Amino acid sequence: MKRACAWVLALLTMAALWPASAARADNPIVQTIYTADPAPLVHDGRVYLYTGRDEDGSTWFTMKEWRVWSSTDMVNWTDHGSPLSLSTFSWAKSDAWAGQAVQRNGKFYWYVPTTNRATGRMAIGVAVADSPTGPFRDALGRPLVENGEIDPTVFIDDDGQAYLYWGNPHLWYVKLNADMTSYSGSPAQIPLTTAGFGTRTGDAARPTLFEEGPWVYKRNGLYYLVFAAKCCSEFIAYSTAPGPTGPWTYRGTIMPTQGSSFTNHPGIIDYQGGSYFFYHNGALPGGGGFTRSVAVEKFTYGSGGTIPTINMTTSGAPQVGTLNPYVRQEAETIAWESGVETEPASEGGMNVGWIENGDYIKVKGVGFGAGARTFTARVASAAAGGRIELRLDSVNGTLAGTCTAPGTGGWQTWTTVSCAVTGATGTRDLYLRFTGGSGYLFNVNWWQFS
Ligand code: FUB
Repeated sequence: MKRACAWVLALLTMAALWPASAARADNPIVQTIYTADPAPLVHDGRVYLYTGRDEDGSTWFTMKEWRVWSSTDMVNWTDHGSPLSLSTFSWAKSDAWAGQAVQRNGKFYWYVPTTNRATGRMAIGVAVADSPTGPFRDALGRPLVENGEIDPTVFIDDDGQAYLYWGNPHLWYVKLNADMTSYSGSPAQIPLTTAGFGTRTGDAARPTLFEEGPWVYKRNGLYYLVFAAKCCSEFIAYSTAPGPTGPWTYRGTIMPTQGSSFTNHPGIIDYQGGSYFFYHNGALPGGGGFTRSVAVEKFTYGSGGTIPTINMTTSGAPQVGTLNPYVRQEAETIAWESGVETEPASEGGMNVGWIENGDYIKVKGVGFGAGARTFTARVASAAAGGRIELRLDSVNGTLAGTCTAPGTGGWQTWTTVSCAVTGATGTRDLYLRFTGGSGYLFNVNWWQFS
């Protein structure tokens, strides 16, 4: 977001007013761009997080692409870029809104709402990939279903039957076939009763709290339908049922109206023995209802499977384990950053770029153990290069080493540099602090200690 003047100004203001808390915060979990509408998926021991992207300076839901992130520890998130965008769907005109990806039979299906150019109505498309990070392709070349309503969520029951739910202002479902790209029967409405979805006052057309953003799952035999409630501002509420289509009973608020965004959007998973609630708010500088950011909190179910009230925090979820610095880590694996952006790298994956003097990346809970001796990084620079300072515990903390990144003749002309490291022992937060002259200094693709 550095390229937006407002963002630069906001950062400068933050640096002056809020440096200590910014350095400690881990929510929102992405700072390089605005993200919205989280949809987490656990696959093969990793959490994949599918989001939308709010454009910088948006004054509407101006959304052109979807993004993927992943983590094994819930605090350091790797940027996988944008493997799905409006251009993936030849029939889509605009509005890359809230979707969800699920896995079945070794394939990944990403259901998204977007505007059909031919009809001008919101429709649900489905993209498919062989990997959770894509690339995704349009599975059908046309919408899967279209009735002008939004926000698909997909749930696969224990008997293998998959259900697609979506809707605003109604709540629809249809049974998906095993191919996940066609359905049986016709879309049906889930009755929006006040017993099922709570009572909204002051809006005769919408007597229940259900607004949008359904998220359906099953846990210990109980079916959950979590949703964005009431408008506007929204809060997050939930209902439960003995079956996938009801009858639903309203169970109350999960996340009250908070956080400078008039929408919110839920996503819930269990991972490594913990339960996690993803949502969005307007907490980044320049953030608001159309410049949102995804965040996460850990929670514990109550007796009978109740979900407690969860408040937004700037600290986020605790780290699961530690990050291993002795295997190659992508530079775009970030707990918190200041000033940098990411882009596709010529060597594959993403790299960190737009680095200027004083920018930094925080990598949380790095397990150095007995101690690291050497730091190696893959760098490129069409300018003069600069230095990577390895700081421990804080951005101005103990200097464990300094690596020089030379000019290489191109922003994607990569070379590997190494430097000596001292004092990096135990489990520490690592700050890669970038220094040098003026302008953009260099890019970083990956790093590793030995
Ligand atoms: O992000 C665009 C729309 O805003 C989503 O589809 C809704 O759920 C709301 O978050």
